This record gives sequence, structure tokens and C-alpha cells, in this order.
Amino acid sequence: MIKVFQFAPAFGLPNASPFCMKLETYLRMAGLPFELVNSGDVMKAPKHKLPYIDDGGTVVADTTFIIEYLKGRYGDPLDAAMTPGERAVATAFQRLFEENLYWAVVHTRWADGAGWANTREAFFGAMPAPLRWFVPTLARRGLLSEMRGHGMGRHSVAEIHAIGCRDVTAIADFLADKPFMLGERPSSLDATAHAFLANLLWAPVDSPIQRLARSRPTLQAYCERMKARYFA
Ligand SMILES: N[C@@H](CCC(=O)N[C@@H](CS)C(=O)NCC(=O)O)C(=O)O
Repeated sequence: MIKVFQFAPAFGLPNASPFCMKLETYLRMAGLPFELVNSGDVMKAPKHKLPYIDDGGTVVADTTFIIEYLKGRYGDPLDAAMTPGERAVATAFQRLFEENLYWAVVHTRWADGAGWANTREAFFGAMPAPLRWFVPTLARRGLLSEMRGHGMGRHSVAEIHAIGCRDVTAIADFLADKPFMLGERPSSLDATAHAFLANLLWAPVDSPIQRLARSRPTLQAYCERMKARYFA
């Protein structure tokens, strides 16, 4: 059985980490049996990030490497028939979600005042004292430093919102009224798209980026469809 080490669910989502939710979505889409372990312990993770998997002793970290491993080990029901052009588009959109939009959304959760209040409560509210007195502040300091290292954290709040809104517009315009990101058939890009869009649309973190996403009905409909099909 594939063991998936991830954060505990929060925000009413399968996971408030879009990367953890991406992997769970992929496993469901590919029809692979798995066991979720809500450890939340990044120090035990090979790259100190979650999720990672242990598949009968084979430990793999990073969702992209995990999915590559799973395709090699169990077959590739979702992406095997993709054309080179589709693979190129999927790679580009994956980068948009994971390397750019992700950091704009992280900013709305961990840096923006109102967003941070909800994030703090959802992620650390159940933590026993005295941990909850200092762990949230340390975690937030770490995230703010990572955001600066990435570069997103060096922009003004208005610039970060503009960057996130441009990504959401590109996603909504590209998806249009197609059933899946690449057209009629689901692909692994939909695991990424569903996880990152659901985390943007449905987390209780108001921002101009979320408001724009909520104003595009095809994005809502897409996430509802994915949820009904894979998380029923
Ligand atoms: N490239 C990694 C990114 C994973 C990642 O950023 N995970 C975040 C949660 S969304 C994490 O574990 N953060 C903990 C930390 O940075 O301390 C993947 O695809 O798995």
C-alpha cells in the first residue's frame, strides 16, 4: 500500500496544502490504493516538505517526482496518450500553478493580516499550549523568509495581487468551458489544477485573487466537477 505523508486536512478541504491535495487527487484519478498519514512532520520528510510517499520501502519526495515514480511503477493511465504539444502546455501550466500562483496565494494566507488570522486558527488552533504560543510565529517567519527567497515576497501587496490575478485570468481563459484542462480527457495536469484552484476558491481567505477566481463561473464548475468525480 502506498503511504502518503501529508498535513492534516484544514479549511474544509481534503488538504489545505495544494501539493498534498494534488497528490491525493492524482492517486484518486489514477485509481491507485493509498493510505493517508496525517503526520504534518516536515522534519521527517526527505526534503523537509510535504507530501512524500513510502511505497513498500521506496521513499519518494516532491509531487512531480512522486507522480513520475508512480507512472513508472504502476502505469500511466492519464498521460500516456498526450501529444508533445499537450505535454508542453501541461508543463507550462504546472509551473504557473506551482511556482508562481502558489506563492501569491501563500502571501494571502501567511502575510496578509486577515488571511493570517484564519490561517493561524485553522493550522495551529488545536495545538496545545505552550506550542501554540510560539510555533505559529516561527512558522510564519519561515514562510515569509521563503517568500522573499522566491522573490514574490519582495513585491508590494498590490503587485502580488496583480500577479496572482493575471495567473487566474490565464487559467480561466485557457480552461474556458472545456471539461478538463487539456480538453475532453483528464490528465495529471487536472490533479494540479483542481488542488490549486480548490485551495484558492474554497479556503476562507479573502483576497482580490480569490474574488477574481470566484467571479469566473467556469473555474467553480470545474472544481465542483472534479470533486464530484474523484472525491464523492
Ligand atoms: N515541490 C514540492 C513542494 C511541496 C511544498 O511546498 N510543500 C509545502 C506545503 S504546501 C511544505 O511542506 N512546506 C513546509 C515548509 O516549507 O516548511 C512538491 O511538489 O511536493
